[in-house]
Amino acid sequence: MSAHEMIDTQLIQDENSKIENDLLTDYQSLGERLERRSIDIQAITAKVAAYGVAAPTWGVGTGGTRFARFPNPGEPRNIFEKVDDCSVIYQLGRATPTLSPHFPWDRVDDPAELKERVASYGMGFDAVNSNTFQDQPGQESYKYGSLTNSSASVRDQAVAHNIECIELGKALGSKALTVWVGDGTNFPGQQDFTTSLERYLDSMREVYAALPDDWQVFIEHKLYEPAFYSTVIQDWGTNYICATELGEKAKCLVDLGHHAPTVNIEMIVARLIQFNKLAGFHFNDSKYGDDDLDSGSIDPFQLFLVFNELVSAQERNAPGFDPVYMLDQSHNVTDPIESLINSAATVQGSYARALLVDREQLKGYQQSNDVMMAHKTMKFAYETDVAPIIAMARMQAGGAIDPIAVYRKAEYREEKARQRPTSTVGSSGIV
Ligand code: RM4
Ligand code: MN
Ligand code: MN
Repeated sequence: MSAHEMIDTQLIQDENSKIENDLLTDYQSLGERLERRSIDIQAITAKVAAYGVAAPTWGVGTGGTRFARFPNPGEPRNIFEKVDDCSVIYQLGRATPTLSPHFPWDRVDDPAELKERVASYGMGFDAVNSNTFQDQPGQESYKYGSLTNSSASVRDQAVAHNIECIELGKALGSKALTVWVGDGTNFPGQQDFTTSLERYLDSMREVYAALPDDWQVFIEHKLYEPAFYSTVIQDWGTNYICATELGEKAKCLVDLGHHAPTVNIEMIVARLIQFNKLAGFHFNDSKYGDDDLDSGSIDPFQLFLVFNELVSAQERNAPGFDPVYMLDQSHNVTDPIESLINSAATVQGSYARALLVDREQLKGYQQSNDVMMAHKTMKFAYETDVAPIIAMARMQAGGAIDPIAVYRKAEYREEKARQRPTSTVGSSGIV
């Protein structure tokens, strides 16, 4: 086994060979079904193979709630171990070629060494994330906010941290900074809404000014939590206003879990695309709030509808359309490696289904107000079992047909449990 492959490639091949014929049969039969609708399964497979979603470095540690955290054995203890785990997700699943790091959780003395390690796995970096929702030793406190704090020196500290993240990101080969702030209030009257947003914009103008020419800044809105009465960047409207105020390099990032339960997220996505302000996504799923559950585990239809907007934008060459795709999940009761492999495949599957929508036909039904047939056009795509396409793309890229089965068989977790004695240190648990 080479140092650049955490899982024995022979094991992957051996396991694949046991089920390859089944996959070929399923793929062929799906291909025939799609052919009847003039859809070329190989073209869809090629698009799926070219699609990647970034893994969150903070997602490979076990998550927790504000009540407790139940750590898994063999948890990664530093960014290099997180990268090792992410490489397994990529090696078996072939859907996550990039990583999205979080600072200061992933801060390293030598970013070049980290970049090299990630490159040795054939991976790279996506957007870097700043963290001003937590205090670091020796810093002024963010208890009452960061970029919007009433104290100018706290705001300066938060700005400086974001600029440091850009510097780290530059060294890692990233091209974007994602800023999420939990700033807000728990009590009516605690802060003035207008003043807080003014402070936010002033702080963000400084961060924006530090962006290299080919960089972007992604603003992430979130309805509530940790603030329970008001949040400064609470929804896509405020996000859009801020991104517009800041300039072209600022765009709006949609975290699927950051909306009220009944909100029509795919419409938000459509609006942001229409006005060239969609940065990209943090994929996850939720039932109540920012639950950070596995993508597509609660509302897979919603995920499909989001991808329907994305594919529509792609196919009509919407101006400036170039979103980034990242997972942002917290795994409290599953093995994070399994959850991330499965979630990335689910995201790919939603993309594949959206590619099956016959857009010409749909347009015709919309024009003639044939509501039932328009709906059925969507449902045909959504209800098609695209699993053989995803598995084929994975196998052709050297991954496992059944990645979770191979992961278990490789006993990676057991091996790491021996190599990485349980530690209570590590900050990823709070997510
Ligand atoms: C927030 C938000 C951010 C993520 C943190 C850990 O709720 O989703 O994207 O960086 O959690
Ligand atoms: Mn997020
Ligand atoms: Mn979140």
